[in-house]
Amino acid sequence: MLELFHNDMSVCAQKVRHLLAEKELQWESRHMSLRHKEQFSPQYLALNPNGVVPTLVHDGRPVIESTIICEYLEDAFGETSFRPADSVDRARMRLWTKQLDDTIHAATVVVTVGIGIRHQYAEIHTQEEIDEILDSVPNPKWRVLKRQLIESGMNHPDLAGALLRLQQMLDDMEGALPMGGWLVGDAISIADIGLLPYVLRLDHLNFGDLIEQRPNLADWYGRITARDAFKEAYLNQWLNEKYVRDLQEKGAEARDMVLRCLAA
Ligand SMILES: N[C@@H](CCC(=O)N[C@@H](CS)C(=O)NCC(=O)O)C(=O)O
Repeated sequence: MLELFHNDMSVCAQKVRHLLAEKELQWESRHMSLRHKEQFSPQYLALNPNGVVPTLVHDGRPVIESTIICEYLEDAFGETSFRPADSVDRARMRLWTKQLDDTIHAATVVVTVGIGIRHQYAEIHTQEEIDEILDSVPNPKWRVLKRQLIESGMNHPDLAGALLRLQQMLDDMEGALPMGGWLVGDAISIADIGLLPYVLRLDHLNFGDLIEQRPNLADWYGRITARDAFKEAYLNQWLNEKYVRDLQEKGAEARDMVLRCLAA
């Protein structure tokens, strides 16, 4: 049996739900409210000591880290494969997913929290509760960064660099994508599935025009979001409309500052 501990709008969880849907695997949902500290409960930390989602539990055995979970699903359920057969293409696929883990995810957290959702904390919590949530973050680097982002928002010194990193991601994808094709090889792979939530996040923040300006990327985005697996993994029961509205509203408010940063 497959269980997925996840959150509706978590980029890392969206990626894993997408691969599960593409592979047509059945799984049990264990949805976690990140705003209510469910990821820091002792039971969950026993599965995932980093206190983040997603965690896949396969027949009672946990697997953590979304990129590793995707590779695990390929190893364990490889009948329909989302890894290219060619070894060099497979290495190129991993270069994309490595970038997610090295820099793109971190840049997305900075942009999402700094611009989009920092106010959500104050909406539902007192300052004392916010302090308690932040003090519970197991990773000391993230503990400090998250507090700074919630406190300083768009004035955070990492914001401009994070925006430029995401712009670079869009440029790299535009350069790599053949019109009508995929990031690596001739079929959709874990590279496309991994990058999608990060592109979608920019769209949710009202920066869809950055996608539209890049024709190969825009074509890819249209095709991948038209897939049944996208609807199953991202929409249907998993689209949190309030979260998306918050991202859209705050992204629009930040637009001038963002465009200034990107032009720098
Ligand atoms: N490298 C991890 C990152 C996981 C991660 O940062 N997850 C976020 C959601 S996208 C999370 O659970 N955050 C917990 C929090 O906000 O306290 C992975 O790829 O699984």
